Amino acid sequence: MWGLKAVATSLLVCSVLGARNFPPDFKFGSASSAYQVEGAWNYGDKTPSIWDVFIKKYPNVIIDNSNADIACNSFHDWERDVKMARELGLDYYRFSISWPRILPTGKQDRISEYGKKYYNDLINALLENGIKPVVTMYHWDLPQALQDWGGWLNPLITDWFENYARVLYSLFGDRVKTWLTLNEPLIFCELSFNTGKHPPGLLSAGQGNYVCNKNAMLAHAKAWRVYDKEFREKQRGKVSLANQYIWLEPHTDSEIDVEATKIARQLMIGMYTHPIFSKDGGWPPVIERIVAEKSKKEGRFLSRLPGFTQEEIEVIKGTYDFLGINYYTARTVNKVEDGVEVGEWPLLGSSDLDIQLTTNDKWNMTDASWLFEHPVGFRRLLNWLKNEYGDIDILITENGYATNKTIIDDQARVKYMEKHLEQVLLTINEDKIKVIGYTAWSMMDNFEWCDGYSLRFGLYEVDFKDPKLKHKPRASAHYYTNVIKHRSLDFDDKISNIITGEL
Ligand code: PNW
Repeated sequence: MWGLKAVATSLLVCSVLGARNFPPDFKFGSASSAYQVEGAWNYGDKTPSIWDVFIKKYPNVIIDNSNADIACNSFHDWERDVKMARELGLDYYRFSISWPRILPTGKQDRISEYGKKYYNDLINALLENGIKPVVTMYHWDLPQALQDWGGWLNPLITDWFENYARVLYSLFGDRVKTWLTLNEPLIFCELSFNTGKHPPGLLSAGQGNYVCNKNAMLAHAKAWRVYDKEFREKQRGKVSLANQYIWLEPHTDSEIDVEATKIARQLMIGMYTHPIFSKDGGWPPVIERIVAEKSKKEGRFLSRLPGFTQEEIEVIKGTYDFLGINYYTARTVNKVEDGVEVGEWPLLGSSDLDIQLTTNDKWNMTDASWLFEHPVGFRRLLNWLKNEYGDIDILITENGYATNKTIIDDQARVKYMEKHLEQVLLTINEDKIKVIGYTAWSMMDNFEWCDGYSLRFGLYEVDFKDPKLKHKPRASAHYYTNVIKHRSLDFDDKISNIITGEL
């Protein structure tokens, strides 16, 4: 009797365990971005980015009055970063290229030898250690030289970006096979123009964000097309973008909230996805209609949302080889009366839709004021994307957890990762969605934009008070190393001693 029970139990355990294994070709990575880790802000011929200029002009916008002049010193200490990636056992490392470090004028008239050498060294060292580079071309650090020409509000940026992309493919495309054009255009357009919290700090709510949105879609598309026409045959890589998706659910069961949520998803997700990934291309029609109606009511001659020409729709449509997704959090949607103040966060033209975005009491709050945990929302989001745009290979380009303390035994981060990876597995196994990889944000603590060094996302802790910036692996680094090693969420839970932390 007991024997049978034991067999039954172990069979059950095995099948449950089996369900928590990743497919053999699933890839694991971790990420950073140039501005957040490199430092060396004015080394050699590098010119300032909009973040350098913004922080120097308004130091108080950063919570702890810090800056990223040194950050993690990755520009000088890239060997340590490669060591960390190797210790973790990563299949790939996602990092970004600083546009003003490679092209000091922002335009292709001069390529910096310093910039070229730095990224060549990093890419070569990663490859020598069996780690693939996944490279983001733009992670928010626009050359100030281009901001002086209007930055993301000038349609010429689509040409500047195309030319920059061409330079990157020619310099590094022989070794880099996965490219992300833009990181989170939704966030940089919204925070730069709808709230004015990010540089250039130009508040143009309800207009600048939409112009930026349009230019970002075209810039991405042109960069993809350059690859397709001039490089794909020889280099055989893949190009997409990394979109930030905040999953939305109705605040109540009311028909009104349910309907409002469907529309809000088209604003929050569709505006940066529909033009590229849908069959018809262009803006999500419902948003185009609502903003046009609102604009008319305001007495405007034209909609605040600039339209696409048919030619532009065609240029943008289909410019992807996979879809990059950054997922952290979710919100609930409730409809408010026309004209009611909806507050600033969480942003995103909420006033155009007359909705308020709040949260569900059941979702754990984290130390980041915007980050509420809703792992099931991750799976729902992936299913929503499949329903809207069909079967597309999906690379999770970011997912991570913040603490406001320097805590080594970061069990809350471990749990967050496990819960989100579990949803990824369910999506692959049950929903048959092709998720090809997962990227933990971030490999190490770094400069967290307006939160400075007060919020920590790292698998490795960084002591920013130490001139040597000592790094130490957290419990989450050990956990992730085990997940990668076993390609499973089930493993003997002893803390592995693979990681020495001697960096
Ligand atoms: C991302 N949200 O930003 C960025 O890509 C990283 O540079 C950043 O360090 C990281 O996430 C953590 O903040 C986000 O509102 C901005 O849900 C906003 C949201 C999520 C991520």
